[in-house]
Amino acid sequence: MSSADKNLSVFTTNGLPDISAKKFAIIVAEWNSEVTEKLFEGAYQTLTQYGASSENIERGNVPGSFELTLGAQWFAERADIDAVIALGVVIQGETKHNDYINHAVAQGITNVSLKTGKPVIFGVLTPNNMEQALDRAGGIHGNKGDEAAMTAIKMLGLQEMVLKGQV
Ligand code: RBF
Repeated sequence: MSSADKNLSVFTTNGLPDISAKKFAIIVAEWNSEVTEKLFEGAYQTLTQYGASSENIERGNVPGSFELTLGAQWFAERADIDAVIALGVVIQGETKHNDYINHAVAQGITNVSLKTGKPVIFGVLTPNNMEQALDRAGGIHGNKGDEAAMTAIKMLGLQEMVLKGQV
């Protein structure tokens, strides 16, 4: 399936781990907040739908996507946090700035994940325009927030299996 056809809210759910005791942080960029709020709603709803308890989900806001990395690191460094989901929208084409932000955030999130050994999920939309963003924030292509939350859950499942030597 091409990425243009993918529905971000449709995924396989077999063998998901028990996440009732897992603690999550969701970091939300305020830039393009009409979209990032929808990403947050999707991520929060997916976590609770698949077993997370609402008191185990914390939220932090950052001004723009560029700040997601440090926000993610602050949460990921906390011993009680199991996974971090970083949500943002960087509209391409409006400014060359997007290149710098996208690359920096993708690299930064990867670094935080490797440094802390925890799932730190890149839930950043990089559409060409606002319409494409809304299509992926609860519109015709589903919700990137749902997908980011499910990715966190699946990575926690894999982590558990690897640590137990069950892979
Ligand atoms: N932050 C986003 O999350 N999405 C954007 O599309 C976005 N575009 C930006 C465009 C320009 C020209 C600038 C200066 C900033 C933009 N930012 C955007 C904010 C950025 O992530 C960061 O918060 C600021 O650059 C910090 O000063």
